[in-house]
Amino acid sequence: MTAPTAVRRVVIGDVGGHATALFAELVRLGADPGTGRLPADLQVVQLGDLVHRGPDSEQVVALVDGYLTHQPDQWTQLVGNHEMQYLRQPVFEWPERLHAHAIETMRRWWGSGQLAVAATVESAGEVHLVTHAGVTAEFWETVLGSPRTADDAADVLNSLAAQGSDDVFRAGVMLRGSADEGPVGPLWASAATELVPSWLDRPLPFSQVHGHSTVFDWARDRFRAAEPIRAVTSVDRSARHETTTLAGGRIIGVDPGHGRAPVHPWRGWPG
Ligand SMILES: [Mn+2]
Repeated sequence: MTAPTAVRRVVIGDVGGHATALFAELVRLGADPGTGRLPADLQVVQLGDLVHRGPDSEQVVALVDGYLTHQPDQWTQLVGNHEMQYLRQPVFEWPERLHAHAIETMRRWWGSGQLAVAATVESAGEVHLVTHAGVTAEFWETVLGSPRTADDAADVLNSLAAQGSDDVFRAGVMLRGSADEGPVGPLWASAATELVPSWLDRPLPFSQVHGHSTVFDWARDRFRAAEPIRAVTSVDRSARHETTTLAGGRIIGVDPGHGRAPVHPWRGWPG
């Protein structure tokens, strides 16, 4: 046994089927370039959307399966709306379909509880809630029952998901254009039009880290969100991280925005 070392927690944003980009970032963080093995002090939270868009979704699933099998204490895998297409009734049209083996692997994760909806990470002495797309104020209040801490919110989210709650998986403007059926859930909230605006008129109970979408459009180098949000959001172009500072906490977006081709540079969020 070696002495325990200080732990580095890194949140990895949307991978979008880019195994090479994911592997390169893990190697930068200290993974063995030959075997991929994570260094002992590194803990990764990947916040979903491992698959679709890029050329090698199946390879991404296989890589993550290796971590969940061989270094399970060092890899936390969250579910994104793209994984969900294979785990519940599909809710949107997508031109790709993964190979059966990758689908089987993700269904095994889901069945065994290795694929979660929410996790927490501590940064700067504060516990942050991590979900794929973020928890809106309406969802926090009406579905979660206004939990005061990120840990409580994560527990409620994961137990609702385990019960198959439709609320957790509800889409918003990206699919339906309205919230008539109830508040958008943490796999679908759009950062610029749903997530961040929902917290402008009340204090955040805790900070959040999310992927899925951003208030800053990296490709066009301009904000998608309106002025009150621009004024309180800082962007790190070399890492593709954005931080919106509001009353009560921060909302941190870490989706690098990979498309059919990967973007460069981008980084995991080190807390
Ligand atoms: Mn997504």
